[in-house]
Formats: sequence, C-alpha cells, structure tokens
Amino acid sequence: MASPQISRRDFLALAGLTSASAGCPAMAQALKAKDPDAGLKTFQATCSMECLHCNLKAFVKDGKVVKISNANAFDGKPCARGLSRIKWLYAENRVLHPMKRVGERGEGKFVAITWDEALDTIAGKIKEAIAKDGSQSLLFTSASGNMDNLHNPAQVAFGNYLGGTTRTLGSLCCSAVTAAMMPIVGMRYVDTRDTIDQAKYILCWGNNPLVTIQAYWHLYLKAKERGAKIVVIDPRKSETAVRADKWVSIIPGTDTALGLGMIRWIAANGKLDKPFLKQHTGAVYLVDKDGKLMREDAKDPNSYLVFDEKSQKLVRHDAKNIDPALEVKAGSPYRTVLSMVLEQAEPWTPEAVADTTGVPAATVVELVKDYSTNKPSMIVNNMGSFQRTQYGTQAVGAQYYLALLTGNIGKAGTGICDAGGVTQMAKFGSAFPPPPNKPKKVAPIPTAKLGEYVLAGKPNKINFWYTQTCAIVGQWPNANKVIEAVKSVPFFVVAESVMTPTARYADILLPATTVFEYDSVMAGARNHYIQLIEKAVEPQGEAKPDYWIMGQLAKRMGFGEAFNIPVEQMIKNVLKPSGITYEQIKKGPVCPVKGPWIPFKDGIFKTPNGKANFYCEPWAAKGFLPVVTYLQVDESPKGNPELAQKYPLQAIQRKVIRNIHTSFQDNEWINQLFEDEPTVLMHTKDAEARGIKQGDKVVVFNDRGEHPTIAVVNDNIRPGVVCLENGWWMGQFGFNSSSVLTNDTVQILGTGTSICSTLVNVRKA
Ligand SMILES: Nc1nc2c(c(=O)[nH]1)N[C@H]1C(S)=C(S)[C@@H](COP(=O)(O)OP(=O)(O)OC[C@H]3O[C@@H](n4cnc5c(=O)[nH]c(N)nc54)[C@H](O)[C@@H]3O)O[C@H]1N2
Ligand SMILES: Nc1nc2c(c(=O)[nH]1)N[C@H]1C(S)=C(S)[C@@H](COP(=O)(O)OP(=O)(O)OC[C@H]3O[C@@H](n4cnc5c(=O)[nH]c(N)nc54)[C@H](O)[C@@H]3O)O[C@H]1N2
Ligand code: SF4
Ligand SMILES: [Mo]
Repeated sequence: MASPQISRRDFLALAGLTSASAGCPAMAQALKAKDPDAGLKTFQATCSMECLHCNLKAFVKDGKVVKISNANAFDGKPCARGLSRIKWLYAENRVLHPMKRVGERGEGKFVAITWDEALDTIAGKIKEAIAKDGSQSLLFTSASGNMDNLHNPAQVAFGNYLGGTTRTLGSLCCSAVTAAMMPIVGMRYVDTRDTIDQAKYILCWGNNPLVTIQAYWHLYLKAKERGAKIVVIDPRKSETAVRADKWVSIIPGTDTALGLGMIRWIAANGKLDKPFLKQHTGAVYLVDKDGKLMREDAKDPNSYLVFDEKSQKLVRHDAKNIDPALEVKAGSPYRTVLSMVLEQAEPWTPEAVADTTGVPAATVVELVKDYSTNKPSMIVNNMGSFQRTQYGTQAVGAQYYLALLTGNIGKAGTGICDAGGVTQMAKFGSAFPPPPNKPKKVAPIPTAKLGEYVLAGKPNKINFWYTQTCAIVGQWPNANKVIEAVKSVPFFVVAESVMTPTARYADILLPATTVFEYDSVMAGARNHYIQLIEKAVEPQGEAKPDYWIMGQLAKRMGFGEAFNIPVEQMIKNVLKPSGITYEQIKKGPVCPVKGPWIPFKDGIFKTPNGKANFYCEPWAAKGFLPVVTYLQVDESPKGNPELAQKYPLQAIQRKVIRNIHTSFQDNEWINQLFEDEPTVLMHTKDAEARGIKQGDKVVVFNDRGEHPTIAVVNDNIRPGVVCLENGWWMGQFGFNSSSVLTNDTVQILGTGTSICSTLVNVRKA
C-alpha cells in the first residue's frame, strides 16, 4: 500500500496547531515556512461522521492526498482525528474489493469477487426474500458513519422503491432530545454556539464539550475570558468539569428531579419571566379537571383557551388586547398549564432534590440562583449522555422549561445548545426522485431492541439484512444479542471502508469509499455551513460510494435510471429549496445566514402557532403525563433493589478523544497517539471494596455480558457509579465493546436507548 508523503512529525505538529495555533504564532509561522502547499491541487471536503462536520481541505500530489487542513472561512478547525483521515484513506485494513465470505460468520475470511457477481447475488437475494415473505423481510440499517446528503438517503430511497422495508425507529443517539424539542419548541437540531461567548453563565448539563464539541471549545474559553461562569453537571469529573468553575456531581438518571427543584425555586422566588411566558408560551393555556387542554373549537388545534384578567372571561389565546392569567383562582373548574407544571415541581424542595439526586440542597439553590439571575444564561445539552437514560426526554423537557420560565431563550447568550447545523437555517431537498408508488408502511424495530427483535422475527421475519455507515457489531445496545441476531439472519450484506468487526460477519462485503474519494454535499445537522465534498483522488482498490451501489442495485431491480443521475444533479436537487447554488458552494463553504445565529429569535418558536409549549400532547398519547415529571429509572439501585444486589454499580458511558464512536478506533496515527486499552473509571471506595487498584485488569459484568478493561481508580466519580468508554472494537487489542453490557430497554418517548441506565459489577480479572 502506498503511503502518503507526510511524516508523523508533521502530523503531530498539525494536530497541535488545531488547538494551539491561535496562541502560538511562532509555531504557525514555522509550519507555514516549510509548508509544501505550493503547486499542490486542493479539494474541499467534510469530516462527515457524527461529529462537527469540520471543513477539510485536501492537498493532492501525484494522485495522492498528502495533507489535510481546512478552509479559512471556518470558526472551528479539524482535530487530530480529522487530520488522521489520511490514514483512513490509505489504511492497511481498507476493504479494497467486493468479497464473499468463505469462513464462519465473524471470522473475517473472504475471497474477492467482481462487482457484477456481488451485485447480482445481492439483487437475487433481495428478490428471493421478497418472493418468500414480502419486502418487509428486508432489513436496511444505516447510522452515523456518514451524515452527508447522498449516502444514507440513497439507501432510504432504494428501500422505498422496493415497496417499503423494515428499518429501525428512533436513534441510538438523541431521540430523547427530539421527543422533548418537537412538542415544546417545534424543531430539532438547534444550536446556540454562535453566542456562547456572550453568555454569563454556562451550564454544561450531562455533556462534555471539551471532548465532544472539541472544534468549538475555543468559544467556551472566550466566554470564560469575558467572565462567564461554567458549571458542569455530571456524575464524573469530566475533562470539561476539570476546567469549569464548578463540578456538580449527580446520581445518573436523576437530572429531571434537579430540573424540577430548580423550577420550584424559580417560581417561589419571583424569578419567572412573566411577560415572556404570557406572550410567547402556552404556559397560560387552560386545562380542564381531567388535565386535558381546553380549546374553543375541538376541530381547531390552535384555539387554546386562556383566562383573560381584563375581561375575567375565557378567550382564545390569540385574541387581541387580553392579559392571559398565569394562574387562576383556586376552586376554578380549570387551571393553567403553568399550574400543572408547578404542581409537578412542588414536591422538589432542595432537600428532596438532594435525597434523590445526591446534589447537596445548598448546591441546588446556588445553581438555580446563578442560572436565573446571572443572565444571559445558557444550557448546553449537546445530545448528552444524561438523555440516553430511560426517561431522558423528561430531563431535556426540564431544561427547556427552565429556559422558557426565565426568558433565557431567543436572545444572544441564552438558549439550549443542542447539536445543530444548517438544517435549522434553510430547507434542503432530496437527491433522489420519489418512487412511482407510495411504499407500504412497515412496522419498524425500535433501535434499542435490534438484537432481540431480529432474533424473535419481530415485528417481521428478516430474510436479508443490508447495512452501511453503522457499527452494528459493537455500538448497538446489548451487543452480544445483536451478534446473535446477525448470525441468525440468512443473508447479511455490509458496505464498509475498513475491516471492522461488523464487516467480518458479512456474507457479501462491499468496499465503500471514504471522504476524498467521492463527490457529495453536506447540508446537515452539525455545521452552519453547506459544504461541497469533492473527489480529490481515485478510490483505493475498487471502492465505490454507497449511492453508486444503490444505483447499481436499482438497475438490477428494474427501477430504471432513477438512482443513476449525475452526482452534480443529485447535489443540485439537495440544494434547490435552499436557494443556495452549486456554483456558490463550489467556491467554498456557505452559511445561509449572515451574522450570529440566534435560534427562536425574539421568542418566535417553530410550533404551529409560534409559541412554545409546556404541555406535550404527544407524551400524553404515549401514556405519560403531558408535562415534565420525575420517573425512577428501572435499572438502578432504587428502581430494582433485587438486581442491584447482584449488580450494585450504575454504569454510565463517555465519549473519548481517540475516536468518534468506532471510527478512527483502528487508525494508525490515532493508535500511535492514544492508549490501546479501554478503561473503567471507579471511585476509590468501590475499588477498595473489591480489592481493585489503579491499573488493575478488571472485568465489568452483568447478565448481558463481560467487558474486560483497565481500572482507573480515583475520586473523580461518584461512589456507586462507574464510567465506561465508547467506541472500542469487539476483539481489538484483546478487549471488546462496553456495549456488551448496555441496557436495551426502549426509551419510550423518543424510541431511543437507555444505555446510561445500566447496572453492573466489577471484579479483578
Ligand atoms: N470525541 C468524540 N466526540 C463526539 C463523539 C464521539 O464518539 N467522540 N460522538 C458525538 C455524538 S454522536 C454525540 S451524541 C455527542 C455526545 O456528547 P456528550 O454528551 O458530551 O458525550 P458523552 O461522553 O456521551 O456524555 C457526556 C457526559 O455525560 C455524563 N453522564 C452520563 N450519564 C449521565 C446522567 O445520567 N446525568 C448527567 N448529568 N450526566 C451523565 C458522562 O459522565 C459524560 O461525562 O458527542 C459527539 N462528539
Ligand atoms: N457503549 C456505547 N454505545 C453507544 C454509545 C456510547 O456512548 N457507548 N453512543 C451511542 C451514540 S450517541 C451513537 S450516535 C451511536 C453511533 O453508532 P453507529 O452509528 O452505529 O456507529 P459508528 O461507530 O459511528 O459507525 C460508523 C461506521 O460507518 C463506517 N463508514 C463511514 N463512512 C462510511 C461510508 O461512507 N459508507 C459506509 N458504508 N460506511 C461508512 C465507519 O467505518 C464505521 O464503521 O452509538 C451509540 N452507542
Ligand atoms: S473528528 Fe470531529 S472535531 Fe475532529 S475534524 Fe472531524 S468533525 Fe472536526
Ligand atoms: Mo450520538
């Protein structure tokens, strides 16, 4: 394999430059002086997996990518991982040819075949499966490996042309955020990063931006320089917490109780932003004795009734010249939504919060005082681990309530920082035309239950499984069960760029291209810029982009040329509704809005009537209370004392700097830079009780599996909690993925996962 002409020393210098260039002009100058850019051709691209979609500029010499940097327009620079993409492109373990399995599933023994043989075989298997049990017996999975606008959408479109196939429902990632934001503010993927530096108080709640939003960490530092206080709520003293003004240690899965306690204090201490609540929210809507929203006309969803203080009458919320009451007289046959919210908060005195969350009562008061008075205040949510708990939606809801109740939203330096990108600023189209016939509705598999459902043939018997852009083996909850499921399916196709644990199980393994080997567009939910992705070099071996593969299968299935349109046309189809042109993005990344982005500016929300809701009707439809309430996680010492006898420790998860999930995990440069052992962080007391010392080989275990790892023992985590690392490959360096332990309970409101609601024990290996 030809290796690129860049030394590891250069790479380390560049990796350092990503975080230090601003502070080290001498180093930047030195690098510039020996910069070999002159005369090299450059191409634009994006770091396209589920991270920040940093802009990448490839420098090409003699048909090889020799260096990566980024376009100047960007406010974030690629990190060491992004720069290591050069070693992904030229990896030793690249899948170079279509292959068919010759060994056992999982053994990784293959022989090369031609593209024609691979595609004919797959098309034949699809036809067979449909003839036997209908198109619902086809399972198609895709996830976060490549989030551009062509790769995964091609798979979804192909499934629709097939008449509708089984897919997974919800997400591994942030369904809980979606299930809270959609009813409350009417939109997802809304970030406030442009005005972080203007916040006076930043609450990083259940997430770790220093590691997980690395490219934008400099904005937090800027806020700090301007005097902002940064507080982190996390059972673990995270990398961010170490650099924050305060670490608030909390029992996993109890964040909602803390939120409700803060809400109670805000109401009791005159900190409600009453004008904002009346004008911009549904806090004033009335509910009847049964807790149902009252409307003037049952057929008009926007005809919410409020109590007008001026006329002392019930009127529509949008009537002119009214003063809607935030609370009505006791004994009335109705009450306001705000009353309903405060009723749920009422039991949560600081002492009650302390009892449930482990956060001292005085800290609860300090937190809420600071948040509600030190304005503008911002909460950072970033699809944090706190919401990958059984009732994570309620916790996200509590965060939004806090912002709405105090008017900390819609202005610079306020809001809730979710993952977000250009989809919040402009509309984009589909690259592929819709199928001539509407696909049938096929009952999906909740993401958390992939293993169990496939094994049980639930809701559909699966004859054929095609997967791309995800780490089916290792990242999905209860990984051992998922592996059993993979083994049970008659035919398993994997499209992959490198020989991952999932690839090793394939019946047919298809070589997928990586960034720099294909043309595409990124107009996504992580970056404010629309970016053209250009083919900089010919693909390694016979690798092809997923949209090409779908096009070839479509031809074999008789769908004509619907998928085989020129890629430039696909990109234009995506851009069309946005008004941004191909010619514009050809020149460089384009942000569709000018100036700092402030979501929900001036209190205008994306709900049908423009007001934010406290009352969440979709929650009620799923059998939950329509307002935020605290629910005890089942798999926890309080929720299941019997199980906790066997497995007394709460296992949470964290993202690590060495990978983005399983991506980069086996990258040559990354392997040189970072440790080659996963760790479990445990408190000194828990370690001592088990005779475990710092650096010991240990096994973390529960009924789902065993995870061999190395103990890190100190007091940077709550007693009773252990923290495991995300993204390790099954079998790599003799270890496995922490997902062999994770809870596969469905997080019902968002059809998400509950992986951070997991009980385990630890023993010396
Ligand atoms: N380096 C790196 N960056 C990434 C990723 C990656 O894999 N690697 N993945 C990207 C993706 S897809 C995502 S979703 C984001 C996630 O971004 P983050 O949420 O920032 O990442 P996590 O490390 O999952 O979780 C953050 C913290 O939540 C804490 N935590 C766990 N359970 C609880 C709880 O119940 N309550 C509270 N308050 N805290 C809890 C953990 O100790 C951890 O420190 O990161 C993105 N960025
Ligand atoms: N234990 C544990 N499990 C977790 C988490 C955790 O913190 N701990 N976090 C959860 C979260 S937040 C998330 S978002 C999920 C992520 O879960 P997944 O999305 O399933 O996992 P990734 O590791 O991102 O898998 C991406 C794969 O896509 C491949 N890929 C990249 N580009 C392409 C392409 O263009 N074509 C094809 N065909 N393949 C490509 C990569 O090589 C990689 O193997 O994991 C969840 N699971
Ligand atoms: S891994 Fe994330 S932070 Fe690093 S370059 Fe890629 S998108 Fe940017
Ligand atoms: Mo995620």
